[in-house]
This record gives sequence, C-alpha cells and structure tokens, in this order.
Amino acid sequence: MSPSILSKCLKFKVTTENERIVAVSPFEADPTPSSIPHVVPAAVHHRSRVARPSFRRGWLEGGADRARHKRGSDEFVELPWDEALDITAAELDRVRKEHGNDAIFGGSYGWASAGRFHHALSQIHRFLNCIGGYVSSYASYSTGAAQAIIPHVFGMNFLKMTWGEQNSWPMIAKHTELLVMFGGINPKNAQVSMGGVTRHETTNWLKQFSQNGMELINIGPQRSDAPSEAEWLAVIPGSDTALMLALAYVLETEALCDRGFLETHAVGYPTFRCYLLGETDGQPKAPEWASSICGVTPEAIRDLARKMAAKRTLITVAWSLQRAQNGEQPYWMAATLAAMLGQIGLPGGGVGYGYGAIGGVGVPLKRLDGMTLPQGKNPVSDFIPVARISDMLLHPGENYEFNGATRTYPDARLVYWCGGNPFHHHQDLNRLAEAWKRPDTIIVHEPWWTATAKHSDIVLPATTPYEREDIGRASSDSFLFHMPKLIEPVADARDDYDILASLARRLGSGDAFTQGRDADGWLRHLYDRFRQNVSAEGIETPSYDELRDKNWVELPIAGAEHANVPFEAFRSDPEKAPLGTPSGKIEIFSDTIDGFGYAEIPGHPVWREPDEWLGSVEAKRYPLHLVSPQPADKLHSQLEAALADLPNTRPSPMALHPIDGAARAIANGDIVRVFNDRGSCLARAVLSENIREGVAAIPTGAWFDPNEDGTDNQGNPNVLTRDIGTSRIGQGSSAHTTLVEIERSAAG
Ligand SMILES: Nc1nc2c(c(=O)[nH]1)N[C@H]1C(S)=C(S)[C@@H](COP(=O)(O)OP(=O)(O)OC[C@H]3O[C@@H](n4cnc5c(=O)[nH]c(N)nc54)[C@H](O)[C@@H]3O)O[C@H]1N2
Ligand SMILES: Nc1nc2c(c(=O)[nH]1)N[C@H]1C(S)=C(S)[C@@H](COP(=O)(O)OP(=O)(O)OC[C@H]3O[C@@H](n4cnc5c(=O)[nH]c(N)nc54)[C@H](O)[C@@H]3O)O[C@H]1N2
Ligand SMILES: [Mo]
Repeated sequence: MSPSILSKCLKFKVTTENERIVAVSPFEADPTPSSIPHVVPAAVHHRSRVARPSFRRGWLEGGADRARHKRGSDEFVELPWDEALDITAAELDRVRKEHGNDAIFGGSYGWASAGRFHHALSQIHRFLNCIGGYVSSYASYSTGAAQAIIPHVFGMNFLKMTWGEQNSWPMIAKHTELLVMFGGINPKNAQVSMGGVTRHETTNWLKQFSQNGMELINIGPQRSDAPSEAEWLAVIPGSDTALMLALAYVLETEALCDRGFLETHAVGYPTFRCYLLGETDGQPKAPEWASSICGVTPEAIRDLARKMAAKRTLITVAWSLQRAQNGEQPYWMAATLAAMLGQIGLPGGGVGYGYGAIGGVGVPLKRLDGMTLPQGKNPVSDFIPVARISDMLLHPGENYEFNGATRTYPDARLVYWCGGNPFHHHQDLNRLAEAWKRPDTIIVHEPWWTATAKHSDIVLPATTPYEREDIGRASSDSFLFHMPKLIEPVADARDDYDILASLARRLGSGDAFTQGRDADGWLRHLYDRFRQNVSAEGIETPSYDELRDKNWVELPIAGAEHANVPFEAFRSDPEKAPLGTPSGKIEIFSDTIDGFGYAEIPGHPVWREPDEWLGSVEAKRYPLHLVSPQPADKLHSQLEAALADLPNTRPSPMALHPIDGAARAIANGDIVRVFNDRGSCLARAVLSENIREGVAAIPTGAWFDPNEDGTDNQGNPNVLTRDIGTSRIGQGSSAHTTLVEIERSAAG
C-alpha cells in the first residue's frame, strides 16, 4: 500500500494488484479524511479513458474548413503515436508559420492533478514558450474579480493578502467575538486541501469557535454553507452589497463608526458617505431600503450593525460572491465596512476573503518555495482575462475593456488545452460550443473522454498521477510527498511531459524543452533546488531517495508561531508602513478607478442591480435564482466518469425550497428540467428548508451531455449560467448571476 495524492492535496493510500488499483484507504495523519477518493479505482480503469491518440474524422480528412461545425458530433479515428505526433507537430508548425504564435491560445485553464513536475499547465506553458510562445489567460475562475479589485483597495496582490495578511484560525479562535460570514465558511470545500492537517482543520476550528462562545452569522442563500450553530440570514443572491451598505448606514448614522481610523488609515470616506446618506443619488442606503432588496429585515440589519460595532468582529467573504456580475463590489464594500469598524490591524478583527474556500486559508504557515517546473519566458505578451474565452473566439479583433485598459481580442486559430475542462467550467456552454467552432484546430490532452475532449480535433491520451512518479507539495500545506508510480499507463496513455517532449523535438525545440533531462532527471533537479532553497531557511529535508523510501515527511512550517496580525504595522504607523495603494491607505475612494471613466462604476463601492436577480424584470419569466457551488463529492468534474455510474447520482442533485417545489408539483427525488433562454438541463430535486425560497442550487461538475433537443442529461449548471464579465474592472466569471425556471420532467 502506498500513499498518493488526488488533485492538489487530498491524500489517501492506494492498494494495487496486477497493474490495477483495487482499493483506497485514508492517509493516517488525516483527522477528518475525505470520502472523495473512494471512486478512484473505478475512475482510473473506467471505460471512458482515452485509449489511443484520436483524431476527429472531419478534421483528419481535411477540406475547406475541416467540417468544424461537426465538433462535438463527429466520430474519432485512432492513430499510432508516431503518426499522431507527426500530424500534431506539423499543424502547430503550420499555424505558427502562417499566422504567428499569437494565433495559438494556450491559456489551458484548469486544476489538472496533484504533483509538481507533471503539473499539466506548467508543462504545456513551458512547451509553448519553447516553440515561440502563445496567448495566455490571466487570473482564475476562482478569484478573477477579487484579483482585480483588491490591489486598488489594499494595494496588494489578492493572493498575497489571502496567504499573508489575514487572520489565522488560531488568531480568530483567540480574539474574534463575532464572525460575520458572507457566503458562509463551508467545510465541504476545504476538503480539497488539508493544511495544518495533523492539528486542526476547518471543521474542527468552526466547532471550536462556537464552543468558545463566538457568535457566528451566516449570510447567504444556503444554511448549509456554515455550521448549524450559526445564525442564518437568508440573503437574496447577488444582493450582499446592498446589505453591507445598510450596515454601513447604521454605523454612520448611529455614530458607531471609527472616524479616527477612517481619517488616518483610509481615503475617500467623505465622498462615499455622501453616497451612503443619499446626498449624491437621493437614496439613503437605510436598512428599509436594503431590506426590500436583500430580503433581510431592517431590524436584523440594525441589530447586526450594532453588534459588529460592539464586538471584536471579523467579516469574511466567500469567493463565490465575486463570481457574479459586479462581483468586485461586495469585496470592496466589505473592506469599507471593516475600515468603518476600525478593527483592521487588530488581532481577530477586520476582513478576510476565502476562508474555507480551500483548506489552507487561515492555516498559519511559513511560506516556502513551491517547487514549480520553470516555464521560461513567453515571447507573446498578449493575454485574455481567463473567463473571456468565448468572447475571444467569437469576436477576434474586437476591443474590450479590462481594468482601465482597452485591449483587443486575438485571432486564435489553434487552441491547446492540457489539464482543464472548459466544457465543464465555462459559463453558457451552448455559447461556448458555438465559439468553439471558430478555430482551425483544437488539441487536447486528457485521461478521459470529457466533453472538452469530445469537442476537439486531436485528443492525446494522458496518464493519471498513479501512472507516473512525482513529488507532491502544496504551498498551503506542511507535507512533502513522494508520489510513486503505482501502475503502468492505462492503454496507450503517455505522460504530458513525454508527449510534449516528442512534439518539441519534431519542432526543433527538443533540447530547450527537456534540457537533456528525462522525468527522473527533472524530479531530482526540482527537488534538489527546493532542498537548497529551504535549507537556506533553516529547514532540513531528506534526500530524494530517502523521501522515496519514507513516502512523506512533514516540514516544521505549520503552527500558531507563524501567525501574524494582519496589517499590524500599517495600523500602528500608516506613514512608516504605508499600503501599496497610490495614497498608501485603504482606498474607499480610488482615483484610479474613478479615472477609468466607467459610467457604471464610480470611484467608491456602489450597489448596482445585476441584470439577472430576483429583483429584476427577468424574474417574471424565470423566477428562481440558480447558484452553482462546488460539488461536495468530488473536485470539479474530476472522477465524474465513475461517480456518474453510481446509483442515484445523475442527473445532479438540485436543492430547492419545499414551497417552490409545491408550487410546481415537484416532490423530493423528482427528475426536473431546469431552463432559461440559454439552455436546459435535467436535475434531481432535493427539497430542503436549508435553502432560501426562490433559490435553487446545482453543484458544478457533471459532464455536459446534451440530448437531441439540447437538454443536458447530466445536470451541468453551466448550460444555464450567464457568460458575461463581472465588470469592466475584473472581467471575471459571473456564474452566480443566473435566473431559471423549473418544471417536472417528462423523463422523470
Ligand atoms: N457555474 C459555475 N461554474 C464554475 C464555477 C462555479 O462556481 N460555478 N467554478 C469555477 C472554478 S472556481 C473553477 S477552478 C473551475 C474548475 O474547472 P477545471 O479546473 O477545468 O475543472 P477540472 O474538472 O478540475 O478539470 C481538470 C481536467 O484536467 C484533467 N486532468 C487531470 N489530470 C491531468 C493530467 O495529468 N494531464 C492532463 N492532460 N489532464 C489532466 C481532468 O481529467 C479534468 O478533465 O470551474 C469554474 N466553473
Ligand atoms: N469539495 C470540493 N471543494 C472545492 C472544490 C470542489 O470542486 N470540490 N473546488 C475548489 C475551488 S477551485 C474553489 S475556487 C473553491 C470555491 O469556493 P467558494 O467560491 O467559496 O465556494 P462555492 O461552493 O462556489 O460557493 C459557496 C456558497 O456561496 C453561496 N453563494 C452563492 N451566491 C451567493 C451570493 O450572492 N451571496 C452570498 N452571500 N452567498 C452566495 C452559495 O450558497 C454557495 O454554496 O472551492 C474549492 N473547494
Ligand atoms: Mo476555483
């Protein structure tokens, strides 16, 4: 039995017999092991593995447009590796010669699998850099809007703030009296990481908080987003900014805000105050006003604001809130609210983003080198904000705006994906399917026949982590793992590295890509470099061969001694330790954003109605708000092949309030059709009072599989979601801004 790691840092042990994985069991150091890995054996040997290099017939046969309209419905022809690699290299060469490297889109967004060397995205990016470069993608689906807005407000990179300037769990346990969680803190999401594993993890911390007498408030559409001890304010999705404004209004009008802090540590409060009080737009942002928008009573809003001012309060905001139209605003407004409370820089106070989103957030850890495969330099500087993929493909040469700049979409003739599943992760999949017909060629490396693979021209079968040797280390975790090769590659699968090295050789860049190393050579090289770097920090690690013998070691980098009080130096002397903003202070008003001249986005946080929400005209036709959170039973769409085989798993479950069920004669367990103008999918109704009336929730992750009339049989919510940028600032994904209607399905 040997340990292995699934996606980033979910650890478990694997038993093999005759080149097959037959069982998995929990990793001994995990206090609350996840149940996700139980389907690994079935998934690895699943009939949906890509067995051999496969080419779409229409593409292979050639002709004017290589029957691009058939992507997704054509058949595939298998070819031996040598021939497949020759054809693939020739096509890459043709595109770069005829159209230039900026006609290659290699953003290739996705989570891929655990393992530092065989990390698919690092591999593909290194390869594309070696052959002349590619158009890349910027930021992530996880935190696109946050990464754009936080630098304007706090003057620092969002991820740097997440890992370095937020209260740690021990700090919160010790000092926080009131935890106000917008979007909850859901242990289900923290499964995919387990930083600080042997001591505590998210579930245990949350338990400890309420045992300590901390007051927990969960503000969101689902009670289940936070532990049951939390008080639940069932807010209407997309309306948090209005609620936060009303909390700010109470602080301002009841003389509960810290004017001293606002004067010394923030800029722009007076201008924002005019908006808050309605002096600029005639609308005071009073609790009565907010209540009609967000569905929380004025009394509850007043109570909460007074409590927040009276106690050591930490405001937390889930990443989901910024995965919505105007998603920058709740992030900015939460910072403003925290500045008004004046507790930023005090232990256990202020604001923090993304607790529970992944397990490492809040874990006090000494940060170390992440041991990444060097990607080299990209000779092409062009990029798109990651979630603008369909816009790029549909509108080459057209202008768009991004964070103050006017940019132009490139003309992507070739799309290369390795380690991601856009037909799972992107919004409005029917629109993506149209956009996807535009490029000349789409190349995908995949272990499984995902919808993305089925919509491509060239599908090269990749190994899974169990079929190759690697090192596992997450930057949010204290463990270092050797990941042994457990079985031979399934069918004709090859490592991404081998595939790319073979292509690089055919394109004259073999040495640049491999630097003369095979996989073992790279592993030893990357590990030695890591060892040297951490030894300079006084941390000893075993040699590579010792690590292989031991399987894993824990590095002495986790623990309360690594916790710091966020913004402590800035608080004690804002002149000596200024923030990186233009003013050096927290920007409640940003001249930079004001200077963008975006009519819909003033220089301070603002409530703007999303185009789709329960308060919009659209809600007459589509009266339910759909949220699409992360799935509890897996990571995104991974392992889906095997999960979908289990009884009563597909179509996806959909949480719905019993009153909304009754109004449509939908009973628990009924198969329903969920639809709007963009598309439709089937789902399995799960009636529950833990979801707000008027809201439905379908987790992401089902494999897009439309039937003849276009309805997705599996229940992928992205056939319904809206494909617009969060705003001109962040251009992130707006997945949560979606209205739908639901009916009982004939299929049920
Ligand atoms: N509606 C809605 N949509 C969302 C979200 C939402 O909240 N709501 N969330 C968004 C977010 S935050 C994210 S991060 C994305 C996630 O979207 P993705 O990251 O695209 O999802 P995964 O299923 O992890 O895709 C990884 C793919 O890589 C493949 N793979 C695994 N290992 C390897 C390997 O070694 N080599 C190769 N070549 N391939 C490999 C897997 O089989 C899988 O198909 O989804 C986004 N989409
Ligand atoms: N098990 C598991 N865990 C995961 C992942 C996975 O695939 N599986 N994916 C990981 C990844 S890549 C990411 S980015 C993180 C994402 O982490 P998050 O973005 O925090 O998680 P989500 O599950 O998308 O959303 C959390 C909750 O937000 C609530 N919500 C939605 N809209 C609103 C709103 O307008 N207002 C309020 N107040 N609440 C709202 C929903 O009820 C939802 O359940 O999760 C990570 N963790
Ligand atoms: Mo994500």
